[in-house]
Amino acid sequence: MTTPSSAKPFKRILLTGAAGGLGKILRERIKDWADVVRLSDISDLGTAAPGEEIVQCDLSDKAAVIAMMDGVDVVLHFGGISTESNFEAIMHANIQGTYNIYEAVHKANVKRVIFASSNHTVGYYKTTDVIDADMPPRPDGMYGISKCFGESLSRYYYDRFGIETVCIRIGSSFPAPQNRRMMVTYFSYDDLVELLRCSIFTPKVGHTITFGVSNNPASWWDNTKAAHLGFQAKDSSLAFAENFPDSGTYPAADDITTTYQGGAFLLTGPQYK
Ligand code: NAI
Ligand code: 15L
Repeated sequence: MTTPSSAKPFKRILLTGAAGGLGKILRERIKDWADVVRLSDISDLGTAAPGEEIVQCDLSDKAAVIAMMDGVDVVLHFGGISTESNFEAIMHANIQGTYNIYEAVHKANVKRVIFASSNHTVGYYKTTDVIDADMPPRPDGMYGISKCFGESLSRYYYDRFGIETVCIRIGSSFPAPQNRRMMVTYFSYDDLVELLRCSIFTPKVGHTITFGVSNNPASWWDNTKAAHLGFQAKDSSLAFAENFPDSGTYPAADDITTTYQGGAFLLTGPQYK
């Protein structure tokens, strides 16, 4: 008697940050990719549905992260602090937490990670610049610096151990743009899911950095260096244009939140007297 083979491409995907804004969306949208989706967060995740496993843990707890990696094929690492905060909190969740993920990935022989990086790795470029993934990072605060750490860490684990990572520098992934800046940075949920699909199913990705952004009328980010992923954004912030009519005042010379790509994050980093 032969054992029936799995109908789904992976046996088990681990999604960290599963209780967060994007995690809740992904929980519903990635079910078809694996027999089991293991959901993890420091916060409560409710009851596991069929095809789900739940691991509630702090990413900074190395033993717990190593244990939860058992049997995992692919990691979608979305957990951590998602805005500017004090350095100790960011160090704990994003730096120690991401280090623990990669140590666990290495021990468990996981082949690929998708890392939720951020546009705040490059927030100090100007809104008049167009940049690609080869240009040096210019983070706009401790949060952006922690995402640069994740990008460098993943590069190291690829060069040293061959563990592949796609770092997605997510723009603004919300149901709709919330301000004029997000007309440029908007990344629809459908486009996010499609980029994740490309990132996990493209046969070879090596270490790729890509900007997660929809096909908006204006763009600061050139994604040609990630063309091998085959991602084509379908959505556009144009659908919300009436909410933020272009007044011709963007960027405004006297407002650093419109001068730099990081927007309001420019005002939220460490405050020095
Ligand atoms: P979120 O803040 O809603 O979700 C993050 C989740 O991580 C939360 O559920 C939180 O409980 C969990 N978490 C925080 N510290 C943790 C720890 N020490 N251990 C375990 N879990 C912990 O953020 P969102 O919007 O869902 O973003 C998900 C990821 O995508 C984040 O890594 C964020 O930096 C990144 N990202 C999101 C963007 C967006 O537009 N939504 C833009 C750029 C990056
Ligand atoms: C991010 O990195 C944050 O996680 C998200 O909450 C938004 O602030 C986004 O960047 C943005 O730049 O709009």
